[in-house]
Amino acid sequence: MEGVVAALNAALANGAPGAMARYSGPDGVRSRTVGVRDREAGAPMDIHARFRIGSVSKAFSAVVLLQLVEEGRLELDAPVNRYLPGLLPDDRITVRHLLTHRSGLADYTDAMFDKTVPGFEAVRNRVFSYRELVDLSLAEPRTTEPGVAYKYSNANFVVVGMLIEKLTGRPVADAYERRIFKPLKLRGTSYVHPDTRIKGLHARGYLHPDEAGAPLVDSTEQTVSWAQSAGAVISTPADLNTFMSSLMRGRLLSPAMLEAMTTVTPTDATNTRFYGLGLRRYDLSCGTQVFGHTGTVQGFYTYAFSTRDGRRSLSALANTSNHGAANTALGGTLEAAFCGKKPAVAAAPTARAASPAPSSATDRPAERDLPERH
Ligand code: REY
Repeated sequence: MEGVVAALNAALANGAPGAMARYSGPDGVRSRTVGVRDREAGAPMDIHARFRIGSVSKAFSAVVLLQLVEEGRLELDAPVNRYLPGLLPDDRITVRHLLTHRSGLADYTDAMFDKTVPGFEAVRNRVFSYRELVDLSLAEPRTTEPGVAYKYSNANFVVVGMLIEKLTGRPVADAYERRIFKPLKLRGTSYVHPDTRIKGLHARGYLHPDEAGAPLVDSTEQTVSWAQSAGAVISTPADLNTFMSSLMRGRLLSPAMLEAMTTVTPTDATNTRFYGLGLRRYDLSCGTQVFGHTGTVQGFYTYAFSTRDGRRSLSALANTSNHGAANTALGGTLEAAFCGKKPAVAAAPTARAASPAPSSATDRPAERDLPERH
């Protein structure tokens, strides 16, 4: 875990108040925490703390929708408009296009959060309907013809949420609860939209303003209504490990659906980053492939990944965001945990943690997580 701790310390040196990782493998569980979960109280990061997992929620939404496919309630290659008549302006957009980010529906969050702190404060307490979010997307030009290119967009998983609610006749919260949280006993996991609080022991989230050196904004409390089924789940490191490894072990989906979920196409030209159905695949330097998702919500960066056999899983959190260097550093926990790599530059000692980050090899512009923000 030496490499993992180095990566967590690098996240701290790059502006995160706290960070943590939990690795679960055949030899048991190892957890590490650094820094604080609450700056004001000075409370140390806690491996049991809950936090906002952002787009890792997309894997939960995809599982629910794929279960509905298994149950014969919808077809992956059917037009979305078959189930939500007239919702989208193009009958060629299919359910699979949503799950693979190939619909061409614009990501309304780009404009919403163009100015990070004002954008956030404008929606922190807002409650959107799914329809309002889809309308925000449709007010922008579509980015691609249906099916032709991967273009990550929260709008896709907003429509996934609408499909879930339409087909089950219930809020998405019920589907998550009944189909995933309960069966896997994920007691630290919840979907409380539009409640703004994180219940129980939790990490506070600290958003970096766009202006360098400006004080961090405590972004813990918010509705996350701008994301909902695209990003509003709350969880813990242990629950994320359980979720990803159970998913890979076939506890949530049939072999055919899991095969569909893990069938990927590249998201960039590096040939190491791929996307399936609500699921990423990263090919690590040691040849190991891991499946999972990344998440960015104001104040929280998350990684949750597992090997395809579900035997090894890692989740990592830093309680900050809008600060790519911290996210990149946190991503170093993957190489460390699954490949035994140490980050190229050792972590700054605690005494230096508040000073500007050294430009390090982990801070390279080639890092693929940054352009996608997740
Ligand atoms: C939204 C902006 C990021 C985050 C997003 N997250 O789409 C979804 C995901 C749920 O994929 C914010 N960045 C930040 C900005 C940039 O405001 N101007 O870093 O907290 O996880």
